[in-house]
Amino acid sequence: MTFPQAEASPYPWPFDGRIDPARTALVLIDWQTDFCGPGGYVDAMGYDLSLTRSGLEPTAVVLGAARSAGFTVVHTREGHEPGLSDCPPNKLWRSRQMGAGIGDPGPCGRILVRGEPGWDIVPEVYPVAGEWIIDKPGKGAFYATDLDLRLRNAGITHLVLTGITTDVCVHTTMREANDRGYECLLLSDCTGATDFSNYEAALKMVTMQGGVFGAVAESAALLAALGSVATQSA
Ligand code: C5J
Repeated sequence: MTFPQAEASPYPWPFDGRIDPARTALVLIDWQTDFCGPGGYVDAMGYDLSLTRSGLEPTAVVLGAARSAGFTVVHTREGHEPGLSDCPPNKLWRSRQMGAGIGDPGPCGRILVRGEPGWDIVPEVYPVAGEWIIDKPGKGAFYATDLDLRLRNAGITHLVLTGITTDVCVHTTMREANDRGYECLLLSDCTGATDFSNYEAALKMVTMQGGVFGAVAESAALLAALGSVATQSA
């Protein structure tokens, strides 16, 4: 079963006709306590958690709809192995300048370290059996991971992006995906940044040049295309 295009900016998505769940993945980027929960990395840096959490509820609704429609579901997690051998020294140094040193102990365990409570995905969008989990040491989900290989093996050509933060890991992943030829849609109410004007700018950037990195839509537009109601939950 396929679904009609979703209303999006600057063009109805996808560019090539109907939404085909067999070729589409919902990507949930870094919905981890470290980025949207109390005591995590973003909290330790002093940023406003309400901004990074704002997209969580709409994302849970989209996740439910994507599961029902049969999309492949991909979760990503940013983090480092406990010895930090996969953490570039400049990333480590910068985090310490912000008072949130990667690997330092905090209320949610060691900051941005794999296996720690703060690194885990928040319950609202927790993966279920069969969903993909991509662990990445950097901002983009394609760098130093097998994501591209797995997507190509599965015949997936279209990506619907949600997650945090809009201007960092979401944008980096969208740009990486776009350069690899994936047709991308970013859901504007399913993402957030540590700064609201950066969020707005990041959305606008996508829509320049006829959709330089893809298209942007509200989740309601995708849900409408899938024939789902906005109250559907995960
Ligand atoms: C950041 C991310 N902002 N997940 N990571 O450092 O966007």
